[in-house]
This record gives sequence, structure tokens and C-alpha cells, in this order.
Amino acid sequence: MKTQVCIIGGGPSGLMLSQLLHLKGIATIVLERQSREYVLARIRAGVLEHGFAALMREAQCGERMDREGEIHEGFFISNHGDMKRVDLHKYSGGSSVVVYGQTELTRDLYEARDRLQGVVIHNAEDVMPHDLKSDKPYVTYRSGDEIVRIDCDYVIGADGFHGVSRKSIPKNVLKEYEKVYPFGWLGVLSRTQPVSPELVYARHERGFALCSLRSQVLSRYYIQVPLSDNVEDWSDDAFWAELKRRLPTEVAEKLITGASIEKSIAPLRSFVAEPMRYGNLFLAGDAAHIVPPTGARGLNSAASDIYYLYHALLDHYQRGDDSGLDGYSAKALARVWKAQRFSWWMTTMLHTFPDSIEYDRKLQQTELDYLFSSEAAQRSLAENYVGLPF
Ligand code: FAS
Ligand code: PHB
Repeated sequence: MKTQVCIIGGGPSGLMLSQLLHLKGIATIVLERQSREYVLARIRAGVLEHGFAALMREAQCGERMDREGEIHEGFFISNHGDMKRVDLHKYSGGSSVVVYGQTELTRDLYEARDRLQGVVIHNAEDVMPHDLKSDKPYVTYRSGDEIVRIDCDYVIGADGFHGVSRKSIPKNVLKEYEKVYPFGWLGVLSRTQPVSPELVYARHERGFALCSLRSQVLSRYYIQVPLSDNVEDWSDDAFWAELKRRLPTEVAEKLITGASIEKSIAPLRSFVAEPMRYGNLFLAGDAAHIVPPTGARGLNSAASDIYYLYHALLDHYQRGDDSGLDGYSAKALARVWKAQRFSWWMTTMLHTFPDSIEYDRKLQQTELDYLFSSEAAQRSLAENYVGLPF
């Protein structure tokens, strides 16, 4: 098989790039290790920056997002029950975010690939990139007993944190930066009306909590839990009771509980791999970077990688200009690290750290006092949350 751009990973990063390039006549093949059903069963991000939403529209996948997604112009921060609103619209100069689940946007991307007869190969096993430093790289994968070879011009590593692409970069070339947080998030999805029309990020001495949503009939809630916890340790009743303890009384009283239709614990880490290019391999999304979800930057950081790669590949194929490809890693990392900073700041400010000292907790309180006493601080938060420019 031969194509122009071989994309490893059929998550949002790989599908978005494949769709955007296809619309410009650039041939791609996406290799996905799992089935489509498996990919669509994962419950992940919920908040889209306006830049991500714009990319969905450019990829001709934004119609359902614009119909079913919710525009949010602010969110709340509760600090031991004292709740204040962050006015994103006012402090970002009129911008907002779209609340629309990653599961749904991934479904929209798959359906768009189907409409264009895009090539997405599922259950591709033992995917392996080869000859990345040559001008004739190729990728192999196993289908049953058969080894299939795909010759291409470029390989895109959009295969997430546990993928094969980053590991294909020699250890003496790759530099990894990692910070592991001493807690995780226990998340619950329930077919209940959301407790609040806008998200509520709650700081509490018992631990962080977040009230989010997917629609007016589908709620998403999280509580910070110790890394030693297992999801089996948490009954639905225990989850709801703990969530209520961490929310302001006026919110907890309104909480509509129900059976969890998904319940899982995600560890929190900050991670960046540099460089994001090795020969004709380009890393994008979680393959190259991970953030704690507190700042809702995970999926949104993937968006700017895809935006940069899309334009760089267009410039290459349409104008023979490789400056975008040559500058990709530095440009993508510049924005990735700003998302890392914001995610670290939100996480550090709002979570309860088991080994914190009194001075740390006073600083957390001061961060919140300063935030709500300074328009400059709220402008800084807002510009990061709605999305820094690509
Ligand atoms: P993905 O991991 O989504 O996709 C990579 C794809 O590559 C997967 O489908 C995988 O099956 C495939 N793959 C892996 N190895 C392969 C191989 N060797 N060969 C072929 N295919 C391979 N972000 C937020 O903004 N908010 C959140 O609340 C949030 N919650 C999260 C919870 C969890 C448990 C996780 C893991 C992530 C969460 N994220 C969240 C971040 C998440 O949304 C990612 O940023 C987003 O999925 C990134 O998309 P991709 O880069 O496409 O990577
Ligand atoms: C979610 O709805 O899953 C979500 C929203 C905002 C975050 C993290 C997760 O910061």
C-alpha cells in the first residue's frame, strides 16, 4: 500500500488531521489498534476551546457540535463553599468555550471519514514505523497472519501516551519531562440533569471536585481520590455523598444523583516529550504531551498540533515549502508548554496535596484571593481557558 501521510492512531488527533488533509486532496491512511466501538466507548474530555471548535467546522464535522454543544461564557470556582464566577466572556474579550464530549466529536470525525471514504484501518496490530530518517519511510502492521506494508512520505504519531510512535525515537534523541501528581480523578457519568448550568471547580480540604456535563440530560462529575484507590472501592452512593461534602451547600442541595453509566479513575500527570519531530515522524496530541485535566487543556493541546501539521503539510504538497514542517516541533512545543503551565497552575491551586505544609495551603488561598481581586489575573485565566492563539 502507498499513501502520502500515514497516521498512527484513530483518536481525535489522527482523525482530525486525516479529515483536514483529505479535504485538500492529500492522501492519508489511519491505522488504529482498537475497534471503532472501543475508541468510542472511552469517556474523556468535555470542554473545547474555540480554536478546536473552528477546526471541527473547517473539517466539515462541526454541524452536530454547533447544534448539540453548549456555548459556555463562564464557570464557577468554589473555595470551601465560597463560590465565585469566572466571567470568560468579559475577561477574554468576548470569547467562550464549547461543552461537547470527546466521544461525540470522535463519532462525528469517524462519520465524516466514512462520508469521504477515508481509509481508517481498525484492529491494526503491531504497528511499527520504519526508516524514519530516510525520504522513504514506511509503516508495517499485522492483520491476522499477514504483515502489511504502507509506503509513505510522512508518518504522524497520533497514537496517544501509550503508543508506539514516541518510543520509535531513539533515547539519545528524545528528552522527556514528567511530573506525577499524588492523586487521581474518580469520574462518574450519569443520565441526570447537571447540578449547575456552568462548570463548578471546587477546592475543599477533603479534596478537589468538579461538576461538568455533556448535555442537559448527561452529567459528568469528578472527585480527587488517593492513587491507592480502586474504582471498585467506590459505590455510587459513596461517590455522591463525597461529592456533596465538597460542594457549596446551595449546590449540594440541588444535586440530582443517579446510577453511574461510566465510572473510572484517571491518574494525573504532566508530561512533555521533545522534540516532536524525528526525521519524517511527527508526534501530535497525547503521543507527545499529557496534562492533568484540571485546565481542560488535554484535547485542546492536540488541536494546535494538528493545526500546525495541517498547514505545514499543505505548504509542502501545494507549494514545496517545508518551513512549516521544519519549524513544527518548536512552534508546537511553545504552545504545549503554555498549556502545561496553565494546567499545573489550576491543579496546584485547587487540589489538596497529601504532603502539603501550612505555608502551601496559605499560598493556595492567596492564589484564589488574588485571582478574584485582580482583573489582570482573571484576564490571564480567561485567555488560557478559552484557548491561547494558535
Ligand atoms: P488518544 O489517546 O485519544 O488516541 C490515540 C489513539 O491511538 C487511540 O485510539 C489508541 O487506541 C491508538 N493507539 C495507541 N497505540 C497504538 C498503536 N501502537 N497502533 C495503532 N493505534 C494505536 N482531556 C481533557 O481536556 N479533559 C478531560 O477531562 C480529559 N480526561 C481524560 C481521561 C483519560 C482517562 C485520558 C487517558 C485522557 C483524558 N483527557 C482529557 C485527555 C484526552 O482527551 C486526550 O487529550 C485526547 O484523547 C488526545 O487525543 P489523541 O492525541 O488523539 O490521543
Ligand atoms: C469534563 O467535562 O470531562 C471536564 C471538563 C473540564 C475539565 C476537565 C474535565 O477541566
